[in-house]
Amino acid sequence: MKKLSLILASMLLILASCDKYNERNFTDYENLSRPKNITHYNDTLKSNEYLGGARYFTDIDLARDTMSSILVKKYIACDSGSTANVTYNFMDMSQIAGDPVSYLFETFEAHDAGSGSYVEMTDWTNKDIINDRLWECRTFSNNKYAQITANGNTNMVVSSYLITSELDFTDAIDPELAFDICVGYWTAACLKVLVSSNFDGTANGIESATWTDISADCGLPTTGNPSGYGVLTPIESPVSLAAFAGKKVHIAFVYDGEETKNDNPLGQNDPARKTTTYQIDNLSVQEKPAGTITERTEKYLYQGNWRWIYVSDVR
Ligand SMILES: [Ca+2]
Repeated sequence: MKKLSLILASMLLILASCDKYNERNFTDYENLSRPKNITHYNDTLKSNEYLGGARYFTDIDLARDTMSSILVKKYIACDSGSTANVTYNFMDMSQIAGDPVSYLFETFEAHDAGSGSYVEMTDWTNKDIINDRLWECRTFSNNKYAQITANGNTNMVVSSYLITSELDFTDAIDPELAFDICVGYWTAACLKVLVSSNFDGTANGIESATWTDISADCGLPTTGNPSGYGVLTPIESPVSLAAFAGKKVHIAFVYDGEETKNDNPLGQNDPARKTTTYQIDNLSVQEKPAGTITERTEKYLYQGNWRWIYVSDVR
């Protein structure tokens, strides 16, 4: 019995010495030997977690090519050795066929054009909620378009809405808005592009509707020719309206302008004027034909140094 106790005590002493040896000779021994946060995540990517506005991966845009960047942002506190089973949307591109779905395409060519030819189209709304400055249909170089300006001979404040007919996105996945735009006699940025899913289609309903401002996505002009017109040019890239999929929406082009010319006793243009002329044309809301979207799950491993690697498919 005494002998056994002696053996056990010796073993403990040896173990304790080892620890002391390690602590003396490897300064980070404590940290290396004790992983702090090895976690296993099970997760489904949310629509705003895909990169670059995407909402699914494909055979061309593989999940594993960008997943590391996504997971590094999602899981900031885990240590190397952590794993994640990530479920994401996958679109089978081989299923894509047919023509684009068109929700709206307006060229204004069927409209009367000229000064005082206000845009009047079935189920569209054209209303200045402060004054009476409305969007007109104008023509230049054999092409018609919608135009608005607050330029004039009297002081006034303008907030003029040109609102499309209702667009039914009930079955939509990723409808896209595109249009051509031109500015003239630039004084200030005056245009906003808004979307509502609860506007009732009446002039009186404009102010009680909820509007989402998508102007930043449209890349609207931030400057322009102060003494003449530009050229009608397509916006840089179509704007995804996927956030409104499943809803019925209206799109509004809202001109907020202010003419303060007569405030100046010298008759000169007041620098506070917001009178830029805006022209818009070829207003289109379309959706590319969709493939079948299914869910896929893959396992990823965190290697440290902000790098997750693909391990395997999860069935
Ligand atoms: Ca046109």
